Amino acid sequence: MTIRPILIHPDPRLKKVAAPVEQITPELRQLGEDMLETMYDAPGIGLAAPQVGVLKRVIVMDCVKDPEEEPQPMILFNPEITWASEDLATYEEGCLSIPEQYAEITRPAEVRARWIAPDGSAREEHFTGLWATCVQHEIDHLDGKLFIDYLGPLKRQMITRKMAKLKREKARA
Ligand code: K1U
Ligand code: ZN
Repeated sequence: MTIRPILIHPDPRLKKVAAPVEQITPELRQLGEDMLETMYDAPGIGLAAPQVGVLKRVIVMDCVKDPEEEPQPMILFNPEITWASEDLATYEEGCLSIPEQYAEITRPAEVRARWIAPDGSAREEHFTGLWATCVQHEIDHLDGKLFIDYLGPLKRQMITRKMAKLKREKARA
């Protein structure tokens, strides 16, 4: 397994709509495994393929934060929201492509999502709590949307400028 570099906003690849996966090949299964390793290493609770520069509809998640609990790694191909609750929930979200920036984002509190598992089987599950927030955040990445796109233009611009500066400093180092 390989830890892949995570793209930092602003990057045009983070604004593109990712293409559906046509067939689950060994390379795509490897991508999923690499993404999980990259996510755990970061550390984070989710990661979408565009964040590692691959414009395919693949996400990974594990929202079990307690180290005493059994990890629940998930690899989802072509994930789609099939139902969203009218109830909303607000979480302080972060993003591995926007390091050290956090904002309260309101989304449906519960969702159902369907996807294809690495073994090719079709899955559908009801997500609540942090899992519901995370699956929506990751599917947004596949549609070229970042959590800062839910903020007002001033806050979004401020964060984008900070990130551009951070990238310039990193490039010089
Ligand atoms: O997609 C990403 O950029 C990953 C992101 C997912 C996410 C976080 C919060 C709400 C919704 C989606 C992260 O994992 S940011 C890091 C993070 O949340 C975390 C890091 C260490 C321990 C626990 C959480
Ligand atoms: Zn993110």
